[in-house]
Amino acid sequence: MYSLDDTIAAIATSIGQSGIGIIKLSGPESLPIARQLFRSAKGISKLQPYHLHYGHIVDPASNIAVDEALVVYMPKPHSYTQQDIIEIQAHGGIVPLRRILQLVLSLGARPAEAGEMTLRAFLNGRMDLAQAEAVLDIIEAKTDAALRVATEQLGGALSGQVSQVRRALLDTLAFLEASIDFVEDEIPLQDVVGPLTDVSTQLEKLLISADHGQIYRQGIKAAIVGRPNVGKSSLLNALLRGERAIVTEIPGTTRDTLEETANVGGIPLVLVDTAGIRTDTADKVERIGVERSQKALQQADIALMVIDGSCDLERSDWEIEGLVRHKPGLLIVNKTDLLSAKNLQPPANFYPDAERCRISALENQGINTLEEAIVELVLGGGVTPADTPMVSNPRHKALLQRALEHTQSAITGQQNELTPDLVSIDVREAVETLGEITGETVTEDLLDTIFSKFCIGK
Ligand SMILES: Nc1nc2c(ncn2[C@@H]2O[C@H](COP(=O)(O)OP(=O)(O)OP(=O)(O)O)[C@@H](O)[C@H]2O)c(=O)[nH]1
Ligand SMILES: [Mg+2]
Repeated sequence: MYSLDDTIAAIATSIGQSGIGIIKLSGPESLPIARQLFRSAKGISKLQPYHLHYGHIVDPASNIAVDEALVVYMPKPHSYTQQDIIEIQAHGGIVPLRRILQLVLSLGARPAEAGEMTLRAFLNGRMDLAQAEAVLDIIEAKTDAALRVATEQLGGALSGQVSQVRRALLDTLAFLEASIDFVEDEIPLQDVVGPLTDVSTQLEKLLISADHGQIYRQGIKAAIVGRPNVGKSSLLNALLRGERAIVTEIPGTTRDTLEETANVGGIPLVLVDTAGIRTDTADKVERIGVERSQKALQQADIALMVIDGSCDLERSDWEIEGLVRHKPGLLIVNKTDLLSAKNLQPPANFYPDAERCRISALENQGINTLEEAIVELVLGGGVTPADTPMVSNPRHKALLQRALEHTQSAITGQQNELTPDLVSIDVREAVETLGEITGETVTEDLLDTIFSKFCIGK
């Protein structure tokens, strides 16, 4: 069992040099510890709740000031963890923050585990599990769209829907269990298939949103491939709107894969620039680079195959085409600014399933259209139902899928006139599975797995 009775403390801001850094305490000893360390500039002896107090953190053993600080006291239950919280805002240097934390620990607090503040918020009922997970998603959001999905989830949009569906299932379960114990005319008859079908529709809607939600949260990996000198690194730079990769007129400039995340229509697009692939190279370094390119291609979700529009297709282009042929992706004809490029139309059997885009990475032409094509390829033109919160967490998706299977199995069972005790098994499974999303039914192991992904101090 988790202990909630002791006082935990951690540096809540990232370690490095910054204007301020925050040390956070949560638990019953927070206030007594702060009292021993804080000396108010105004000589105020009591830390008033929700007031910012200015003064110094003082080592009680030597009475020497360690740093100037602002201190705020947030008494339970109106705090993040629903426990007494003290936040010390000191200067954001590694030494002052470590020193203050040391003092706090020497006065009886214990170092917080990763995610332990949020775990306490969950265990004390301030938020459910899906909301707690949203906190991590907010911290890790890579684009505005991902942030929006996470903020909605923190606000309880997903939890609300899941709880509603779960209540409907509980209602049906209560009826089924009653019909096991009583003969038919003793309890009012209730429709089972109708409500279960509604539940199944709701779950399906949530699952449709999950594919998109996951893309916004985790992003998509795209390998930029092509023979040397076609403009792969130039394309990477154009999509990042910056000079990230080295570009030269020398074929074989990029020797190792390079990974950067671009924001393409709200989707975090992890771009992997690769060494130009030519199989006949004798250069040892380049050969290793080529092997890495092939590996990057295998690991990518989509391929962005670049060809040089200013000359004819070469043997290497066809060789690379053989590698990408069965991968979803786009065929990008680059260097369309050059006069000779105007007419290059790769034959229809060259990367046949890929949409074609004509661009000039050098002059930034066609980049917006290319981005639209990427979004279209990745989201498949599908639309998430507007009234449905987006499911972005693979854990939630798997649980929704399982709940749906049990619900559908219960419907079939009922239609085939199975006895209520048999039908109720599936309904109960569905109820418990949904409870794992919001945390009503959850094991300690699972909580450990989820919260260990958090940073210390959150
Ligand atoms: N005219 C023109 N030149 C371009 C364009 N894109 C890239 N180039 C030029 O083509 C040369 C090669 O560009 P890179 O982006 O380094 O090509 P790469 O495919 O990354 O090459 P490797 O890393 O060697 O495989 C450079 O001189 C670029 O300036 C374009 O759209 N138009
Ligand atoms: Mg390059």
